[in-house]
Amino acid sequence: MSTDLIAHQLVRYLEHRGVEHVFGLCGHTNIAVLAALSNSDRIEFVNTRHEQLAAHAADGYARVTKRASVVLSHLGPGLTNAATGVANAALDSIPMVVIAGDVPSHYYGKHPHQEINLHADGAQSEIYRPFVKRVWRVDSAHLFAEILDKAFALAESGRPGPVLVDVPMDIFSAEVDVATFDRVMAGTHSLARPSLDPATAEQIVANLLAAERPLLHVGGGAVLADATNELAELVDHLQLPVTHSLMGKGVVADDNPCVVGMTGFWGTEFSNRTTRTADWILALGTRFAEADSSSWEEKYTFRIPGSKLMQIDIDPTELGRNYPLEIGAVADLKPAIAALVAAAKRLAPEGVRRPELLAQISASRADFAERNAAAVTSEAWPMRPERILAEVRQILPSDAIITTDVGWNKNGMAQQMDILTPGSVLTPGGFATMGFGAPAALGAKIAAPDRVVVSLVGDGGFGANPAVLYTAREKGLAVVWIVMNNNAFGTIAGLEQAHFGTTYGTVFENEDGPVPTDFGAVARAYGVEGITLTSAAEFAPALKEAVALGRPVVIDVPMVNVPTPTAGHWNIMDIYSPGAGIHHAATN
Ligand SMILES: Cc1ncc(C[n+]2csc(CCOP(=O)(O)OP(=O)(O)O)c2C)c(N)n1
Ligand SMILES: [Mg+2]
Repeated sequence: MSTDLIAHQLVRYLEHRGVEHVFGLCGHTNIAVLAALSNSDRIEFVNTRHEQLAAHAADGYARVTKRASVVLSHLGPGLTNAATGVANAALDSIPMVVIAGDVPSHYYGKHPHQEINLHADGAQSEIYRPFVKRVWRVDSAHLFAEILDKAFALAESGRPGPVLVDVPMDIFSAEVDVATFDRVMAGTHSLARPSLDPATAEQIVANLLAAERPLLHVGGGAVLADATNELAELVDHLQLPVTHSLMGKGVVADDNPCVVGMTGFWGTEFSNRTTRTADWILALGTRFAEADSSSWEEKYTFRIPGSKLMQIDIDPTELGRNYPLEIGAVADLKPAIAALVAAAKRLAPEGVRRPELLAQISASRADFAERNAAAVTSEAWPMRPERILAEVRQILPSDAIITTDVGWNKNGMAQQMDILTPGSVLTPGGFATMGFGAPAALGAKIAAPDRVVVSLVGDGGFGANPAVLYTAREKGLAVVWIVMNNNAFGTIAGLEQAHFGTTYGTVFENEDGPVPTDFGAVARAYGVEGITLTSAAEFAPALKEAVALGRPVVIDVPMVNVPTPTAGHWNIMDIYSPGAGIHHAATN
């Protein structure tokens, strides 16, 4: 029998699986793994300054590679620091394998260093249970290989998501029979995915063909399933109008004439009206989240029943959860949409043309652009957010990867910035984690070094996680962070102002006035290029220069604190100001 240290075999397994990067932060429980990684010429460790950054960077990486990313965490405070990032990945269905050190197995409950033992012994992994697909604590070295293999398979299959492999530190240093690893490495790591049966596909297409006002409503599931080519084919063949969720932004490229726009609170009036007046809706890979559905109030968005709904999703728990269904199907969207395309070509070989509808969509988009034009061209200083977004779009190549955080950068991007390459925008939809966008860009750049990667982020979000700059410098990652700096948690300031007439606790000021942060100077302190602007006219040239530099750059862009326009509804309005019809207010 040939034996070896688990830490060595773990690295061998990861290499065999094609893993090229491990994101994490050290602690006394995982240095055996780091030492093993130091001998690998195929895997690079991405060192971060906070486990939340490691998890968000791994999240961004997995969104681009479409494979499970790997996080290596310390126990206790390391694992709790990572929790926000892992939960964010979970709520957006991103595959990830988190490997965490734990206290030595022979000391459970004695309170060895950093054990969480107050109300359960050696139970740190329990903290992750509500959001990861499965938690394994490895109590026997000979089961490690099987557990690891199951962890990757589960993270990547069905509805993707993170899993936790929690490893008492003595197990990393245990000798194991190498055959236990050989065995799992001999099997396939690529599983066939469930499709849609031809009869159901025909029924769905027949309903769309018979409809007077059909609608396709798409979510991020189509990107996760790598089904955007199939989707474009379906849309083009039947010329179906397309609305989308936040996560569905760019899933059908915005320059496709069928794209109506985003729905819900931050959607457009035309998108919301289109959802209410459709007679048949086919929803693909979307969960009808609250923000996309105006808190499910039919006065604003989606009128179901009324409209008849058909929904396809890989996760049965999403089907019919918030709206009743005429047809529901559990399937992977890639083969399922291919089945719909095949059915559409059988039932309508010539395809469908809807010139009037396309004209309406085009007129409505032009109308939005016209109403936005004054803000987009405004010389105002601090800058108008609308102008920042418009100039970013003009300057970046169409396949640039854009990450957003929360705030104007996310809501405004989804509402009014064209995304031209499906899957090129990474945004935190399900958990809406402030602090995601800046580190997610690190992972995206590592995964796609040849693409331009830009992070749109607020001063609140960037201020939460500025240590991304350390990793960017260490690895020489040419990400450009555009800090939309309104010196406030602006989105929340606008809500508080509207409902309570104050911005207490939401703007960055003290009794002497504003307490601003110059993020250009912060960047320079990390040894990263930092640009601080002094007029709106400087922004576009600065961005061009930053993209051309090929180094990490922060552009601090002073921005007015005005709310993102809203055309839908959010029920919190009825909680704070019942019946008053108030949404947001500008705070300066
Ligand atoms: C971790 C976390 N804490 C709090 C919030 C609530 N929240 C939503 S938007 C926002 C303000 C973000 O401020 P900033 O990044 O400056 O963007 P702005 O709204 O000013 O455009 C906050 C605090 C959140 N989404 N995530
Ligand atoms: Mg802000």
